[in-house]
Amino acid sequence: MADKVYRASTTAPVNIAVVKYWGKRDPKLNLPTNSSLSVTLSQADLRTLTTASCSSSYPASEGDSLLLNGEKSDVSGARTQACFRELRARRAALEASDPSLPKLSTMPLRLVSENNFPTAAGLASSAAGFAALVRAIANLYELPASPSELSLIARQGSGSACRSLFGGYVAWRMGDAADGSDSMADQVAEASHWPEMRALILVVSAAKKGVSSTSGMQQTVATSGLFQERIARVVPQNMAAMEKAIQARDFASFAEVTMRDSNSFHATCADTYPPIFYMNDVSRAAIRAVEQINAAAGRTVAAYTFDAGPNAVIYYLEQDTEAVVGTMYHVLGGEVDGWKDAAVKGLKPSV
Ligand code: 2P0
Repeated sequence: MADKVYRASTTAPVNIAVVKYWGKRDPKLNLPTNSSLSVTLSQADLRTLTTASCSSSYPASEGDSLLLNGEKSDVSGARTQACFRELRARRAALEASDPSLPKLSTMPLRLVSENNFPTAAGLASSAAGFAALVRAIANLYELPASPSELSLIARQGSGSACRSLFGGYVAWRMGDAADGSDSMADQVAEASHWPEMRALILVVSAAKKGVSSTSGMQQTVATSGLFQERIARVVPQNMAAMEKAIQARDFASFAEVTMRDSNSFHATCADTYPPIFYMNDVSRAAIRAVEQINAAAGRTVAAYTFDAGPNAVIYYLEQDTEAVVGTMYHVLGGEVDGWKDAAVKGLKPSV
């Protein structure tokens, strides 16, 4: 059956960091300057679906290919190539140990990938994208790899992708090995550990971001003095406090660390020379709205966080939906220019 097509599909979810990854100590291997921690969101709302196939009937002259949301996408970049190389090497090792296995590692790969949310809208599409790509090929190759081992490979595609191989609350441990062999993700807690957690995504702008994360973080590492303080002291403290807050299901602490870490990350962006601004006036209005909501409740019921773009993610608990979601609409709905176009969605962490 020389022309047989081998095929496997998988989905991977989006994750939103509450302690942010920002900075590489080794850009080639995608090794970070600090550990990070995220919440994986429900795949019912945001996910990438990827099918990987290979066949000796696929023309070798066409090479490997990726169709992303119906459009041909470049796979020649070093990051994608690193993922293909790592996965093929593992498959080739299996084939070497068992000659009866078909030689999938030598066949061209075809990937077809679809997001159910806008690409490049600051919603971590590269995280879900590389996580799905790596797992789809690992499934196709029938690799006996654990999620942590796959996270090592996905990390080389996009740093934050390593966290999308797990559900629930996920840490990416920076590691200290020069070859990156200990820079991978693990699960801090299952989603079921704290099932009341919700995330509200406020899409301030679905436009592609101005400065890419990859280039922005390199500029920050090279020019910001504040960044040195962040990686040496602020992030290690936030990681420890965040893990404790999650284990104890302590929302007030979870929220404070989330907001402080987002502020710290954006402060290092502002301290980059020339400065990088991801948040805009609507983003800042969302921060004020969260402060108002918490003041009105007399306790912390909402936490904002912003990635490399203006969109806000608001974490809250299910029982506070009315206070948080209702007030976000009320406070921002009529008063803030640009807010009328915002999309609002309540999301659960994935199981
Ligand atoms: C995070 N971000 O922890 C942080 C917060 C953006 C701000 O991970 O260069 O797309 O592909 O490793 O993973 C975005 O960075 O960067 C990111 P690369 P990535 O979610």
